[in-house]
Amino acid sequence: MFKSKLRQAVLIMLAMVYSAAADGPAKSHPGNWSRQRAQRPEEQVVRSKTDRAAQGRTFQPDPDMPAFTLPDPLLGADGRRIGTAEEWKTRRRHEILELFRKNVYGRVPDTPYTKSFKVVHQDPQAMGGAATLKQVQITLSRGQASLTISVVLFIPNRAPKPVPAFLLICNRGTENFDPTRERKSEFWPAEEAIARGYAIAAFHNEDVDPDKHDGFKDGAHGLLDAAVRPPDAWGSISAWAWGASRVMDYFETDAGLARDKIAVIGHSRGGKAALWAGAQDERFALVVSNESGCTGASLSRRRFQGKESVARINTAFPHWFCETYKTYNGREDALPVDQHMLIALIAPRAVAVGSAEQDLWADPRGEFLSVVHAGPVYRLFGRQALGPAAMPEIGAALHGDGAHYHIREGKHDLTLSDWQSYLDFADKVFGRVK
Ligand code: GTR
Repeated sequence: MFKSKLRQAVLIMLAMVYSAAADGPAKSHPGNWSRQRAQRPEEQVVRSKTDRAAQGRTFQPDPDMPAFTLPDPLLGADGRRIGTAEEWKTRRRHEILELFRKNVYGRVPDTPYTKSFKVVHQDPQAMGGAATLKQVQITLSRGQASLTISVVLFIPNRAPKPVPAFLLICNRGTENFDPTRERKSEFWPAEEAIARGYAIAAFHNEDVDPDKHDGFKDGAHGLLDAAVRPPDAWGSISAWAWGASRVMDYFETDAGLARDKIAVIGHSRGGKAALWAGAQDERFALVVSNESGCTGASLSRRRFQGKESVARINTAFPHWFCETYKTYNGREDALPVDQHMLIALIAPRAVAVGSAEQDLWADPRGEFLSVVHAGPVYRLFGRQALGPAAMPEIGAALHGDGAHYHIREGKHDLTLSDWQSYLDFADKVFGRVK
């Protein structure tokens, strides 16, 4: 009895020490991580189901990179420290949102528009009777101009309503969310979600804004932009995030869906959009970033060869972010934010971040560290996020209190194994398992 109490006390002390090491001074020392691994609270580690082959393997050590200091999410613009959840919600959260709008993703214009929803097709016996299919058109109009977002939504028939739902911002072809289910894709494993009692929906990002640099003439920019675009005008990532919020507007009208249990998920560029959607729109209860990388989940200040940089992303995709972001090309240290602050904007809601071992371009460890460094903000709300955890082994997942991280073997992709990890975490977040 005494022995186990003592052991518990020692474990708590160790956890505190390592929590300070991981989160305290917002500074990263590549190479520290193996020391922390040994102290990981084992009960936090849940292995993914489909990735057993890789067990025991750890992610490769960091390549050389310049030292850096992360901005402190809890240091207010006036130099005062944020010490309570209330101060965070009323002050700091808005300051950081503004910094991201002004310097990174851009600002959505406040042009008025009208919105309508139309269920254009419904099948109550889809998937052999397991689900109800709804195809919904969301039309956004300004004067004579309009754009339509086509949503495919399956709702499980045999689950008590309302049900939680996953919304995918799909940045691959529409065949990935085939309403007929003749074509099935791991990118959007609808049957799996339905079997587990979740509704699952998707829309194509290019319905909202085509993924090409056309001078912002088409899509949501063509619809809403003023004649002259200011340096902080929104880019395509912001437009896709805005699209996810318009789908959420529809979800709120659908009695089959639990409006307080909606997850937004995206892969890669779609993951960047999912994070920005979840950061701004507090109606999303769970925000999932799959391999979102640069200007998604990974820390921009980690600069090593083989990883996407701010200069590179702004050059290859000049339409994704606001013009001001380009002034940080090669100057990551001058950014008033880093991506842990984007994760922090989701607090105290749940966040899940997934990486793939071979996806160095997206910087798996940088994605993990963003979640770790958002921890102090979660703790204002009494949540632990990932706590003192170190990067899990390849094929393992950390299901923390409010935050999830996993890394699987393989390449840049959104796979069934990733989805299973997110669904397992959602079960926990939405109280479906203890
Ligand atoms: C890459 C880009 C990444 C990522 C990826 C994707 O070319 O550099 O930032 O978004 O595309 O979306 O698959």
